[in-house]
Amino acid sequence: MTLRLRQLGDPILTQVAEPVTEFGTPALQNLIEEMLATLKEAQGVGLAAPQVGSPLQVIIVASRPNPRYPDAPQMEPLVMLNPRPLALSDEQVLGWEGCLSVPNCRGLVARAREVEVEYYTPEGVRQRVTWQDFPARVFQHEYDHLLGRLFLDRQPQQLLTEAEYQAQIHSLAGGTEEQQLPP
Ligand code: K3U
Ligand code: ZN
Repeated sequence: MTLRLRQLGDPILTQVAEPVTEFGTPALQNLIEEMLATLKEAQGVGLAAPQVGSPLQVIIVASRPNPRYPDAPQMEPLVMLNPRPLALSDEQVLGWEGCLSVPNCRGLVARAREVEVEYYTPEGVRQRVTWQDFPARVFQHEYDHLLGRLFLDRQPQQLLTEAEYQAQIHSLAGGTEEQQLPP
């Protein structure tokens, strides 16, 4: 079953999410399966539980190559519980983001180029991963949802409608590469 995507203005998108305390429960497994189905149907590259109405610290990162990020890695969707950034690079890059909770809008947002993250699997096993570029951006975007923040709160340097983004995609700032910011 897919879940209704909460959109800009829904109070759950401004609330800080709660840690998962019981791993491997049927309710948690059901939430994860429904989030995976919702992400697949929406053809997104990430999803956070508050976007489907759950207050829990659950995110999915599912990078794949796309017109704007042709070199992005192709990943199986990675389900991350109670994720926590351990380190963010000082180096920041500008990149274009969309959000399933902010339809028809794209923003040029500065994010750390690299992140090191600790998280738990659905079975409660602690893991670490380090990402650069697109998956690092998707992670930071999804983690922001757990803090009750949207990319609009990150002072985008430019905002476009989806139609303008598609019309301008080949001439936008940074070309197909992310644009590095001065330190
Ligand atoms: O922007 C989107 C996209 C889809 C496929 C390839 C490239 C971009 C769709 S919006 C999206 O996937 C968000 C998901 C959200 F809103 F639920 F968190 C994730 C995201 C997209 C682009 C940059 C950062 C995060
Ligand atoms: Zn989003």
